[in-house]
Amino acid sequence: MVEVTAYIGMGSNLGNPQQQVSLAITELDTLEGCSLCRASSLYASPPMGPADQPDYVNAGAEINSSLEAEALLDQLQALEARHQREPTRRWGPRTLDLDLLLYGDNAIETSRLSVPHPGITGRHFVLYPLAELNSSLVVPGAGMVETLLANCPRDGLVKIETQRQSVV
Ligand code: A4P
Ligand code: MG
Repeated sequence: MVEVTAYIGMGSNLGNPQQQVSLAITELDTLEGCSLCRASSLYASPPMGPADQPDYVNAGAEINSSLEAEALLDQLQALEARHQREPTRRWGPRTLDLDLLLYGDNAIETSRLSVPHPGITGRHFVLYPLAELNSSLVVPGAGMVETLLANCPRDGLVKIETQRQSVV
């Protein structure tokens, strides 16, 4: 079975966000057809979008997966649901948000999925964790993560916890 290396962006700002994200990192390793390679540190930042919501905790993870991209999205959405994620407004608060940032070097555009995730390039809370995982990564159509990072101010992004997840 062919395995693809994929990168997942995680975010939470409800229900003990630090715990939600830490737990989600370990749960990625239990998803069908997925194994966790490594996880970034945890970062805190003020909300992008509506300001009337708590600060976010974000992290990134590298996984190997034998699933097709949409099947992987299904698994990620099922995990969000297990974290009692409830529907909210666009960019509204949530217990757990899992974005499929990169799926190998594929560019995918379907009704359910845009990969690379369109938010990668300008979001410090996505790029800093991603660079920690692999700074020489290339975002198809946008360039190297290292270069994108150089053009992305750190603003209010703060590292709050260094992960000890080792490379498998
Ligand atoms: N979808 C399409 N492509 C993807 C992909 N690559 N990965 C579709 C995951 N989902 C993808 O998702 C809406 C739909 O996008 C899904 O059903 C899936 O089919 P959603 O998570 O409900 O997104 P949303 O909130 O409506 O909008 P958006 O732009 O996806 O928001 P994000 O990126 O999820 O951001 N501030 C800070 N500091 N940190 C954060 O993490 N997050 C958000 C939400 C707002 N502000 C934030 C943060
Ligand atoms: Mg999302």
